[in-house]
Amino acid sequence: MAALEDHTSTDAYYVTTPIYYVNDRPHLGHAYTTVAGDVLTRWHRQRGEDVWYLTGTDEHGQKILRTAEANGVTPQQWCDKLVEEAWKPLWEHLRIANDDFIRTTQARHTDRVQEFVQDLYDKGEIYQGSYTGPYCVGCEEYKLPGELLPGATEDEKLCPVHKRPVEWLEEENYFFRLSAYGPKLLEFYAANPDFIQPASARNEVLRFVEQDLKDLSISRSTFDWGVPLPWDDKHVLYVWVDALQNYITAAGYGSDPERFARLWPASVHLVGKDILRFHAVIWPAMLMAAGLPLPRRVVANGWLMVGGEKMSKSNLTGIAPTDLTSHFGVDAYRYYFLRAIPFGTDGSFSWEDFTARYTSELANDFGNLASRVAAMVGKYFDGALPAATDHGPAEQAVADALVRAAAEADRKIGEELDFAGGIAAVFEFVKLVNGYLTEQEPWKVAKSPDGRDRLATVLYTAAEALRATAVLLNPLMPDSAAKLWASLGAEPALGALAEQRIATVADWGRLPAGATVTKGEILFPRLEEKAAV
Ligand code: ME8
Repeated sequence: MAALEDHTSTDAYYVTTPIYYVNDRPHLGHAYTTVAGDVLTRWHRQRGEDVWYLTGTDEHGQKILRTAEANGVTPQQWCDKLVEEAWKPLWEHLRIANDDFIRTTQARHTDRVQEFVQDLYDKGEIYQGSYTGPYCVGCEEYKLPGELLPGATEDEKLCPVHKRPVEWLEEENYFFRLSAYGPKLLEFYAANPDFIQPASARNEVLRFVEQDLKDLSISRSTFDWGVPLPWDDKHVLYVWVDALQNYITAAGYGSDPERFARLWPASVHLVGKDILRFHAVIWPAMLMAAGLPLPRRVVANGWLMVGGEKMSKSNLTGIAPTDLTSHFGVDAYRYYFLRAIPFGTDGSFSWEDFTARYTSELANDFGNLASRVAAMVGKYFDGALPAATDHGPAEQAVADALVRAAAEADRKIGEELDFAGGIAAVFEFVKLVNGYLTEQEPWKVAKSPDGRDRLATVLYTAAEALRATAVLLNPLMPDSAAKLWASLGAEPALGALAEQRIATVADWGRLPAGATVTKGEILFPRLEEKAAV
């Protein structure tokens, strides 16, 4: 087992999503986190880094067991069906380019989990005790009496997330000495101020850990759908303790030391704010107990809300992503949620807002620019991109704006996970290029007999700006970027879109004169037309 001191990995950019419960089908909320991780990892791939993107499914615990029972199948059958019929197809549909998909019922996971907890047991980090207190099966979480809401009767208490009665547990089980880790965790947070983001999430965790941490019940004995404790098979491991380990079992912990050294510690754990404590308190403490390095960052996203509440499967407010992609398309879907909601804050989905952004930002600002430029190169130069023989201050202003937009997008998307800010930087550039065309009026220049050089320069400038835009939008909207790349005829000279690097995207003049520009498909068709099809 790799210890802290013999751990040398700093290389791979390893990003994880939460592993989702497969008690039901995915909704917009799950897709939100997974698309964010996909854009982040595609961005880093486009920087030329060694990247690994992990997602998967959380298949143990009472929630899954009860769902399977209610449907008259075994929990394994239920999970197999949902994973194959709902979860994996959705990620494919949304163009999620994950490198691995871990399922917690796989032996590659359960075997390593048993070794991990046996190790903690042997080190005296786990002891036998009894738990009495509330539990929410919806959250799969032990609750603190103080955080519950009043129910219909004196005795009934509700989960603050699900607004449904919690259950009262009285069980013999095993405990992890979480209480011993409070001071070490606080020390770690102080030494690593960027560990938890955004700042509001960090503050919440600090406040929580500054109070005395309680030991954590890590086993259940009243049902058997889970990983059996190796030293006492009357117990199964508490689902969260099993689930958190997916990040290391999938990375080769205990099975592939070389891969584990390359991937671990993870660069970013993406999580919803509801599961922050598990990732920023319990998981680091478990890793400390095992002598493993801690992940570099835990970044919490806000909730997609419906009617003022968290969108959720349990509350039957989940909207299927395909309900939106069938109308707006996959790329617009990927764009909308990251552009409209600042990452880290809550936001609501609105059909009207999506329609408005689709029309003004995607169809008018971006899609129209691409089709107008291709049409003019076709009309005035037979589709052969002319050279910019008259590059002057107006053109240099476009080139300079590109340098700024690329740097800002790289910092915001690649480093700060400020997707909305990074996308806005690229779209500001698109607007600027539109403004440049409006000012230069190439359609008028085309009519003047001595305007040939100017016309060539204006169209080259716009096409070159689009070349860079395709690269910068590729992580976010891979299908549209690929169409644009093809329409610019960029591949023969510059190679595949995926091979273009962020570091050189703003080097002006990469697209060679003579490239074959074709009109191609409309990137974002009008929604009325789409609906009529
Ligand atoms: O918690 N808005 O799984 P889960 C935004 N299995 N994001 C949302 C959301 C919403 N309305 N609803 C869900 C679990 N999410 C555990 C995780 S990890 C070791 C185990 C996203 O199926 C968000 O990322 O309940 C949240 O953290 C995740 O889905 C929880 O999915």
